[in-house]
Amino acid sequence: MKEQIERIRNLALEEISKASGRKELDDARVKYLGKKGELTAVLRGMGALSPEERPVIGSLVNVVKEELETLIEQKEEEYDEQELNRKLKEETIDITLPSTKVKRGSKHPLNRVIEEVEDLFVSMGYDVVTGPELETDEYCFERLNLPKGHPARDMQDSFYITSEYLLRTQTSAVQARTMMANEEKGPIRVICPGKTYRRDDDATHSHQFAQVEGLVIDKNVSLADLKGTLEVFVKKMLGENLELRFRPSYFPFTEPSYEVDVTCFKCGGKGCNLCKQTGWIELLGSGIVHPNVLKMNGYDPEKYSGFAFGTGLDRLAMFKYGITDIRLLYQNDVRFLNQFDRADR
Ligand code: 2U9
Repeated sequence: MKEQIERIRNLALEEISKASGRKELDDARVKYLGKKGELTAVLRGMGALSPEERPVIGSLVNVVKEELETLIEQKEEEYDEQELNRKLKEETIDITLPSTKVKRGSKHPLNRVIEEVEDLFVSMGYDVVTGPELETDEYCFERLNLPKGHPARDMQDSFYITSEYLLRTQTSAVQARTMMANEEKGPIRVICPGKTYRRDDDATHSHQFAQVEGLVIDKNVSLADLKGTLEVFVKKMLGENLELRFRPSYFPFTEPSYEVDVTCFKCGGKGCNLCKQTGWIELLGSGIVHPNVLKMNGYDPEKYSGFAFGTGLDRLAMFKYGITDIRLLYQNDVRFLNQFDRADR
């Protein structure tokens, strides 16, 4: 029996050593050490041995089993190492190659302009106030001296949701809310930037646009204050050597009212296609707050006066960056937006 075990040992050692892969190694394990393997068969046949021989043969089989198992383990470790080396070779990263460029997002031109306007007015002591885009007829029109049936409502084609709710056509409602919320009925100095909606859609009008309006209420506020404020606003935003022109106009919430033009920054006032040969570009609406508006929002027109103004932020961005189609500001085409990557940085 000893010779038989020695023969099995030699054959098994040879097969395991020569195994050229996991499959062959596994076959050899099953063949010699498996349940139906050759060594197991020897153990099974031990019943025929004498009681003296049994422990001798039993321990010999166990020694051989251990030897074979150790060799199989060593082979497995060899395969593991080979596999690891192959993987390392395959997945080697060449750190000398140039890196892929990470594209950084850029600030939207409209947001740039909004932030610039906010910074400027905050530096002059104004608060920035925002309000709901879905407004009531009361705040969007009635408290601004535009009762139902007023012909000036037709100037603003509106999106009504119900007969009482609409998408705000101007941010003026926020100023009216600010006046109503001011319990002491004290001075107010705010700008209200935000989205507004009208039923327009062409190269210079979008159904949604961005607006900023300003409101100052205090004792003895005059037209001189309005003019000085707008001069600072326009010159800081668009250029120090621009001139302003106040043209009488009509808004229901201000009296007197003015449209404010600035010298055309393309031609310097000589006349070109941008300013339609007039030398001027219409930029703002403004005026002295109508006494009715003061009254309707809880202020005594005998004690207080105020000025207000408004402009389209899209318009401001278009002039500042030479954009000719307002819709570009809302389409979010990266080819357009990437052009502002480095602007003002
Ligand atoms: C209150 C009192 C007065 C806000 C004003 C304008 C003139 C104006 C438009 C310009 C272009 C908006 O984007 S635009 O269509 N705005 O012309 N807005 S005065 O006057 C107010 C507002 C609220 C309580």
